[in-house]
Amino acid sequence: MKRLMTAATAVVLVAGLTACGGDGGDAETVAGGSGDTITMGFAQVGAESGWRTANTDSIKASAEEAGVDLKFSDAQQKQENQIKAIRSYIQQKVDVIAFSPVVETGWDTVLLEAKRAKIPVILTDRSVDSEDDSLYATFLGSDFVEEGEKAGQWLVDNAAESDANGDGTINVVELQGTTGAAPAIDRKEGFADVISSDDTIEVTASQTGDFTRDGGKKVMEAFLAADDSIDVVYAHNDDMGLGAIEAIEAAGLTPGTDIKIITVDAVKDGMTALAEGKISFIVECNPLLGPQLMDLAEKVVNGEEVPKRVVTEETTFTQEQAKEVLADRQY
Ligand code: GYE
Repeated sequence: MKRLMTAATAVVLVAGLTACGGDGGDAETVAGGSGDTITMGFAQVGAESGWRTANTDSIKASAEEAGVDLKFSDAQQKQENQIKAIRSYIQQKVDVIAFSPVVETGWDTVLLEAKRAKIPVILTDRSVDSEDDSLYATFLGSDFVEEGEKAGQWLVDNAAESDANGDGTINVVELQGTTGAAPAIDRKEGFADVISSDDTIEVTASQTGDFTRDGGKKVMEAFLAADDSIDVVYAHNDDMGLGAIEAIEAAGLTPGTDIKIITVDAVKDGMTALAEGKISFIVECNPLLGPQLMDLAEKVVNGEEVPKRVVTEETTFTQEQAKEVLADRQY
C-alpha cells in the first residue's frame, strides 16, 4: 500500500505548497540575524550507526552553510522522544520541521498538529505510512525496496560461489534493521522478492539487530549457535554486518570465505571490510542529505513548489570497487 502511494506520488509534482510562518513577522530569528533567517527544528532518529553520524554531520554542516538556525534533537531510536521534540518545535513556532521517522506508523496526530499550526514538515531519509500525504510537504531519501532488490540480485548472480558447504542450498540469515522502520521493512521486502526467483536460496532465520553493531553481533552469535550450515548473512546495514564479522571470527570461521556477507550503506568502516574481503557486496545508501534538505526547506518556507518525492542517487560496490574508492571515501 505504502509502496503504491510512494510510486504514484513520485511522478506527481505537488501543486502549491503553502508558505507558513516564514514571513519574518512571527518567525524567530537569531540575535543580530536578518528577518529572513529560517528556523528549522530537526528531530533525528538517534546515533545508532555510522550512517546516522554521517547524516547528522551533513545536516548540521549544511544548516550552517545555508545560514539556517537549526534546532537539533536526538530521539535515541524512540518514537515518543521524536513526538515530544516535534511538539516542542511547534510550540517554538519554527519555520519548518524536518525529521527522519524512527518507525513508519503512528505519526498522523502530531503531523496534524503541525499542519494546524501551519508549520510545513519535510520527511528526510525515512518516510511515514499514512493515508494522508497532505501531512508533509515532501520526502527526501532513498528507495529502500530497490536497495533490498540490489542486495538480492547480487546473491542470485553469485549463488554458486556463495554455497560454502556445497550442499546445493544457500542458507541465508538476515539481520533486520529497527522493527517497524521503513528501511527494515523495505530492504527485507526487496531482497525477498528477488531471491524468490531462485529455489536454491533460502532465508533460514531473520531477526532485528536494531541497526547497531552490538545488536548485529549478538543476533549473529545466536544464529551461529543454532545452525552450522549458514552460507550468507544479509545485514540491513554495515554496522550490523560489522558486528556479525566479530561473531563469525569469534566462532573460528572466516567471513568472506566460510560465510559471505552482504550489507547496505557503504560507510567507511563497511567499505574497509569490503576491501579486506570480509564483506562481499555493499549496496550504497547516501547519508549526505543536508544540502538537498536545506534547499527544499528554503523553497517550502517561501511557498515555492517542490516535488513530493526526491529520491537520492546510489550505487553498489564489489570488493574490487571498494579498493579503488576507499581512499577518497568521505564518511
Ligand atoms: O541504513 C542505517 C541507519 O534510515 C537509511 O538507518 C537509514 C538507515 C541506515 O541506522 O544504518
